[in-house]
Amino acid sequence: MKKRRVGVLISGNGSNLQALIDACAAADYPAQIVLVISNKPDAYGLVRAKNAGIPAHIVNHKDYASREEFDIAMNVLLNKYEAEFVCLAGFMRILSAGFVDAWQGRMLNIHPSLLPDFKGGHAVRDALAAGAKETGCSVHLVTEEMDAGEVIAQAKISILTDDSEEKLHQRIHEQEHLLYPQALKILINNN
Ligand code: DQB
Ligand code: GRF
Repeated sequence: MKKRRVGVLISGNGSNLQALIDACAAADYPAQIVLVISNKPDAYGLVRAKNAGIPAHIVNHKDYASREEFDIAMNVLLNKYEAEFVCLAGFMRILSAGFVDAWQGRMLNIHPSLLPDFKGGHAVRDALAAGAKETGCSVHLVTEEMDAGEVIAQAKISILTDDSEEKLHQRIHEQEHLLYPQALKILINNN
């Protein structure tokens, strides 16, 4: 089996990046991470990448005059490393139409709700506030419209009566770490 080449974009802790790194360590997993890009210079995920021997690059959005130029800088790196797929893993910048088009059908994001419920940046808080009985996480294809692309895989999590946002997000994270490697494998097997 020839491993497919994946670039991962992060902004922070990178626990989902770690889950993908760990999955890729298995000889029979169909992907390898060829680079990690962070828009935040202090993202802990950069340390995770270096510890795994993966090239780690900072592309700081503050260094670019426009969203398009920032996105092009990331694309130059992804092309340099010959990435075939892109995984967003806690990446917090909205991507321009040009970038999304370039990776159409080959770019995934993980979101902490059962999409299409609770799109946006406060999905865990919003599910609690709505009094939902269950929530979860979704891996979806990235389209220009935020959190609206085709869902590839989901996992459900019960909301407990005494849940806090922090406790619920922690349980969601545990499921995310199982789900994201499965979803990437599904995408690769379909491509
Ligand atoms: C994200 C969810 C929310 C945000 C970012 C990413 C957000 O609202 N950030 C604050 C604004 C920062 C900024 O100015 O950029 N989840 N791009 C496209 N479509 C997506 C998903 C994520 C990131 C970029 C998408 C994305 O579905 N076009 C990940
Ligand atoms: C995850 O909850 C993911 O669903 C959301 O951002 C968080 C990233 O966490 N998009 P981490 O950086 O992977 O630990």
